[in-house]
Amino acid sequence: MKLNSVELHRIKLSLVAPFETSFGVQTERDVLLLKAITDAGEGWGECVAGEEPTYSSEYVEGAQEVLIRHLIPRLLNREISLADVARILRPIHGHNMAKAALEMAMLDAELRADGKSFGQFFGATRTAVDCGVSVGIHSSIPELLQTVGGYLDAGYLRIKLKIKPGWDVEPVRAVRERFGDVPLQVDANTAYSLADAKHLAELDRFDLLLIEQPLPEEEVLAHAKLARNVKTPICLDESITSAQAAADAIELGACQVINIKPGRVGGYLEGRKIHDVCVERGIPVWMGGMLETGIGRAGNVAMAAMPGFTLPGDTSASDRYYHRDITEPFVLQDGRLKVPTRPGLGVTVDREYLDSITFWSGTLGRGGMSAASG
Ligand code: OSB
Ligand code: MG
Repeated sequence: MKLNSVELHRIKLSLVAPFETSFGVQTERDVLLLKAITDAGEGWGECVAGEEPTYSSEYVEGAQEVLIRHLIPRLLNREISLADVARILRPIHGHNMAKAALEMAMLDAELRADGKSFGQFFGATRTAVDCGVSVGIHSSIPELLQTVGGYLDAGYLRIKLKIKPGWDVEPVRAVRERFGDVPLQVDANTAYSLADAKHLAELDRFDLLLIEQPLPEEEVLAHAKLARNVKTPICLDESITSAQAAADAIELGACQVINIKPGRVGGYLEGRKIHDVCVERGIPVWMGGMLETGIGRAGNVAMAAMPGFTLPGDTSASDRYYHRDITEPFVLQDGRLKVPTRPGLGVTVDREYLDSITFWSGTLGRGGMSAASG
């Protein structure tokens, strides 16, 4: 396959409700989308980097810069196979979300040309995937209970509560008391330290599926120590940036569960490797989420249909995030989302709507950047 050029689009999408985590409040997404134009055809990729470098060191403006200056030029106008993409980009350190978006667009182009869906490519063994929903930090317990009740009524099969110091045991207790034994887990996004082990152990009595990323991302050994002091299984998100990191964390005893986000690990191919590492070692995995549009959601839902994804993912329906998605919406049916079956990502971008919410776009090809607008 030969990459002739890449279209970059920056769009703004308002969230249906503010989403608060231990690292901040988000009310909209500023999304970088890529369209790879190859000799085989076109494909879409979504970059999951946030507006600010608060979840990880990546942020959307930086991702755009590194793609234009360092990543896309390395792939342009040469014969490459998909398996080569990560290897060619490897000398550029970090920037996993930027790399993942580019690889995704190339993968979509190749699979569309081959008439093969993402699900088929990953070896999906299900036609629909079980869905959970990630519930932000609320300003009061009654408001939280109202939100959780709405999601349960909609059919979500698992609830994840975002927690931080000062918003942890009480919200979990309240949800357990009101909604009984619904599958429940929490996500701290690195907000605690090992000194909080006793406090975090107070969550043990609520029979949670897991506690996600309680400690800073580089504190892998501390997670192993924490695991000896809490009964709730520990799941890593931010710390797992590659299949090697996953294998190391598992061997250290730092996690009993892993959340896979293709953007965080540098792409779907690396995500598939992590899946395989975890299956080999008996570690359950589930699909994370980064508030993706229909483009990223399509890929995530397809990967979540692989056999090792044994827990419900943060693969929620389009209407949990946006009033209007940029593809046909993903709709929850009996708590599940259908895996797209058409070639590539299997979704169609609503180009007219996309253009109406685009605030910047440009094309990078043989002659450099051109037709930048906005
Ligand atoms: O830690 O899983 C996380 C969203 C943005 C950044 C980090 C996280 C999240 C979520 C939302 O929890 C998951 C979703 O897309 O529904
Ligand atoms: Mg998380």
